[in-house]
Amino acid sequence: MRRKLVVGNWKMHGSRPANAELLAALIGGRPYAADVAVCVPFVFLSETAATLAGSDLRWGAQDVSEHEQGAYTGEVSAAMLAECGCRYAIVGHSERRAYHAEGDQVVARKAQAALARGVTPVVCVGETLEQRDAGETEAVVKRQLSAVIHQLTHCASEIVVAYEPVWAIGTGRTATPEQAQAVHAVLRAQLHAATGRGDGMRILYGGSVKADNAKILFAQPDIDGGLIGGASLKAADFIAICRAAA
Ligand code: G2H
Repeated sequence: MRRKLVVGNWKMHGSRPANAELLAALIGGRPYAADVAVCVPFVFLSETAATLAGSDLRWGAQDVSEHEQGAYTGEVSAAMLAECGCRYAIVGHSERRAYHAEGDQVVARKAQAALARGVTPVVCVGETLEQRDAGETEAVVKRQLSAVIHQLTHCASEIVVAYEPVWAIGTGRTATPEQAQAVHAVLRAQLHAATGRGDGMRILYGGSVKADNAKILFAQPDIDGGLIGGASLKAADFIAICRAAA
């Protein structure tokens, strides 16, 4: 039985007062039946860690450098994330792939760098609308996941996967539960073939998850929770989504 996981992806939102209010509400909303985490901008990691320490809530980053250390201006290493107590680092989000030209191999190296420091990568995969319309969804997500799996032969079973169809991100347009489930089943089979432990690995759905569609999405047999963007910024909405993951 896989325990569900709900991860808030704040993206480039937040401020010290707003974060304090949001995190206090999340703490006040416990207990949750699912594991709950927030992935916050780098500059807020230390404060988030201090606020959530001692609770069962987890935190993480939205990206990580593929490099161990060195002259990489603006980058943040996995060791630094580990030092801030990060449980997770999102890698390969479609916004990183699209706006920062991150390809499958870079994403794979980032996942590897995170794992090497004990930070669980949340590996995002997903097709564009053009790819879906061309019937390429399965091939695209399998290619994206395959790159990561092959980089991580020894500890591939320690990753979390997030299926985020690009056409559903921040658009208000959500994949139907059936569409999402079909892709999750493909990804699980791929994980199982590669690691032998696919049944125990968590695959999250992301893309315009809201309080009113979370329950039906999370009820699908291969959907183990969600990666939540916009709706993770409002305490009442995010708490409702966390409660929908039972
Ligand atoms: C997809 C998701 C979180 P939103 O990017 O990663 O964002 O829920 O706003 O579509």
